[in-house]
Amino acid sequence: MSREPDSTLDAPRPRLLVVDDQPLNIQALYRLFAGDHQVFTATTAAQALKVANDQRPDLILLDLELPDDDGLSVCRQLKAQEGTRDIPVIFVTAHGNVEVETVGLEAGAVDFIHKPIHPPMVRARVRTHLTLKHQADALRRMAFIDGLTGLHNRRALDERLQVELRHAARQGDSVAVALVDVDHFKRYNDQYGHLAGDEALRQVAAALQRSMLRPVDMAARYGGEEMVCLLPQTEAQGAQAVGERLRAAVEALALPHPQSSAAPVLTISVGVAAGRGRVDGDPTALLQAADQALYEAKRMGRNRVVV
Ligand code: GH3
Ligand code: MG
Ligand code: MG
Ligand code: MG
Ligand code: MG
Repeated sequence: MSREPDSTLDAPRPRLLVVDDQPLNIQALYRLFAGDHQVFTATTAAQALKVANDQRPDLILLDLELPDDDGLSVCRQLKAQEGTRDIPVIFVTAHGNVEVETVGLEAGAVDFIHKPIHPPMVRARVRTHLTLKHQADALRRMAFIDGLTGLHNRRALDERLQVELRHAARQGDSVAVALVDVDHFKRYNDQYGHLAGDEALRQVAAALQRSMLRPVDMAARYGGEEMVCLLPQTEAQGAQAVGERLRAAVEALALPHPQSSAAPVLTISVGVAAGRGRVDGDPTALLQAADQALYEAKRMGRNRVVV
């Protein structure tokens, strides 16, 4: 006998952080949400910041008056940090008035709830803000992720590259890029059709992703059948080694490509460039250098890495 799939098991439970110094308040909110949410708790400002950073909840219910610092300051700190900036904060306070609420909203909160709490209203507000957060997350993903391959898109790459170049300029570090272009991909499409071409691009993308070992590295679809691996804090020599790993990983996919000049399988050419970074963070020069190297790789017969 087949069972109906339990939809509550499919969607991950929303993650809430409840911050309050009064055990009774924590208990009340915990009981209200624990059934269908994952609830974390904190009783001080310091603890709230730590749990928010460690757990990255979907929403924070934040008491305005805490023993070690006030909720406003906690909220401002959350909004100033990259990793916690996008978590909606709802203030919960016994002393709400329009002045306090105005300051709270200016500190980055999305809403106010007054104590003593009215449970159905609290649940309704939390549900609304979780839905908005969910939608905002989806939009952010769509804005920065390539739909075909799941890699980052050009916009995400450009933004990240600027950040890394500025960072490198300050630190005296080197940033490297590996520009990847599929060899004779037009012929591949001609031979197997565009849908098979799309599938090959997905597999190449996955192979690149698997070949990058550090969490700071980023793979992006640059356009068409060109992809870029961004390698922060990497010199030309290290980048060449990564490029070679990328090349070998795609060759190892062994996707048949009888029309390829380089091998009877689908291959890539890789152009690598490294730079010290610039304070103005202009990525053009670095990508141009990589493009030049890629052109050389093609000219020398493809399925190779050129620095
Ligand atoms: P080369 O070795 O010189 O790079 O040859 P190439 O045929 O790969 O180069 P060219 O730039 O002439 O052609 C790239 C081809 O990639 C053309 C286009 O049809 C194909 N392509 C670009 N984007 C996509 C895509 O999203 N899906 C599929 N299936 N093909 C794509
Ligand atoms: Mg309090
Ligand atoms: Mg191309
Ligand atoms: Mg080309
Ligand atoms: Mg190509």
